[in-house]
Amino acid sequence: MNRKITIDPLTRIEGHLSIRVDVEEGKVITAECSGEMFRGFEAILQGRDPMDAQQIMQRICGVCPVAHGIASCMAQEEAYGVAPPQNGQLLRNLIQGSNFLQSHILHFYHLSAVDWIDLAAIQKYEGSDPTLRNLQTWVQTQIETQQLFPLAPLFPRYEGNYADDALTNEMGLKNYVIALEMRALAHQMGAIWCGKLPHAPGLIPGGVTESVTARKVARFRSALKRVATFIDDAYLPDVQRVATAFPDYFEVGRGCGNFLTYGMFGQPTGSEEPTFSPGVLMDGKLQTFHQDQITEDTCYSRFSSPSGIHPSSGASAPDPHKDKAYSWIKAPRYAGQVMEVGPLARVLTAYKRGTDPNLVNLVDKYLEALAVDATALPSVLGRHLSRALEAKIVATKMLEWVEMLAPEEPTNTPFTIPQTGTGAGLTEAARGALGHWLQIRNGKISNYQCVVPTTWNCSPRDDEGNPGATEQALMGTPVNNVENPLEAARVVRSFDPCLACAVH
Ligand code: NFE
Ligand code: MG
Repeated sequence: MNRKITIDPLTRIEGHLSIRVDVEEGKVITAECSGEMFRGFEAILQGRDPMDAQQIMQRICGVCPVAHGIASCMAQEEAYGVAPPQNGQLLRNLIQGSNFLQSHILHFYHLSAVDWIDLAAIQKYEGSDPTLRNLQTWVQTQIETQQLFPLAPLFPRYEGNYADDALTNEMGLKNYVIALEMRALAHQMGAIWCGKLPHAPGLIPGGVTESVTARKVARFRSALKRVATFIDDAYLPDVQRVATAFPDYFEVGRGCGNFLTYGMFGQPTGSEEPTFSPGVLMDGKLQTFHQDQITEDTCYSRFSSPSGIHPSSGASAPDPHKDKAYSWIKAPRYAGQVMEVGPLARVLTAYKRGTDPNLVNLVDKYLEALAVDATALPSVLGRHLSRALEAKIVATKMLEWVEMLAPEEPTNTPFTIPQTGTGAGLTEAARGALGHWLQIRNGKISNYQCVVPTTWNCSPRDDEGNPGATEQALMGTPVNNVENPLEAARVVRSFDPCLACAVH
């Protein structure tokens, strides 16, 4: 049967993503990703004091505010000619790392696990685990009292699409609940160093406002060890069990095949080559990243701004009724090519570079356990696995960084704001490459542009008509039941899209 399907809303967070697919003979043949909202954060900054930027831009999103704050601080630092001291850099890494851990755990358990594990398994549970017993009672009460909110995950369910072994389902459900606590803990960890989270007031150009004390170090270390243990004992095994239950998904959603990362986490002095450095993987070959190769096309986006412009001189003038346009997301391209960004891009480039034996060995260990090789990573399951592996690698690095903090040493460098300046802040958010570009004239912001991870991944077609990364990943996806295109939803969710960010 041939059918046009619209899936809207699609994500379980920041819901203004709409996907339209054409299905012919049980397969997706074309796909369109639309961002359904204009927000205008770049325009809000026009004419403001540059020091407003890192606070206002964090409000683009409650999931990845830290990355926006850091990108903004880095753009300002380039314009001001200032850099954080060692403590300031380490604290930023720890705040950003904490935000990554909460985000990756959120994505697997709360935003995508219910695509795989069987929620109904809780009703059959006969064991004595208190978390599962409590969950069972809660579900039972919800059903009996008809309190179920619309679209509650138990209904509608599509029988036959979920894991059927008790261990996968029970562990997935139990860890779904514990993951809520782990996310709170990860937020508390970051807040030790930046006042509060989400939205970190302590991030400033030149470093971080908070001081380092032995007491804060001890609190942070103990919380981090709990989260790291959860990643080892729950997150990685749960991803492995889902991958074992759905091996076909190493073949589904393979995507555009090009990967981009700006690199992340400033390196403390004296340490080895960073694991997550900038890089481009094009046609399987590792290339050096050149910032000047980034452009944004607008042909199919609801903007009247010129197309193909580098973001340092970009503009975002809305044009809601533009002919042909189907999205409020622009179409960023690197050297004119479609790129996938995110944990898969970061892990693949680092694996290909091969300079961190711990990363290479960890990836190899999981590939071997799942009986696939690295060519299977660009896929739905490869994205979930990369995210989980990255959580472990980041937690391990954080355990090293926290021991490098120097109590009583400065955490920021003073600066003055020049009348004129430009700067770029390029880092990584949990969902991928994030860039902020800043211009200052007469001491005020004269232009500010962001190119955001989900802008890359959920972009519409570019001026050449090439579909974006998620659009390409959808093509060829088998859809067994056009009334329930769960397979297509799984492909899109593997990218962990955040539309609030994408349309900023
Ligand atoms: Ni709103 Fe974000 C991340 C950024 S995605 S979550 O991670 O930047 O575009
Ligand atoms: Mg932008």
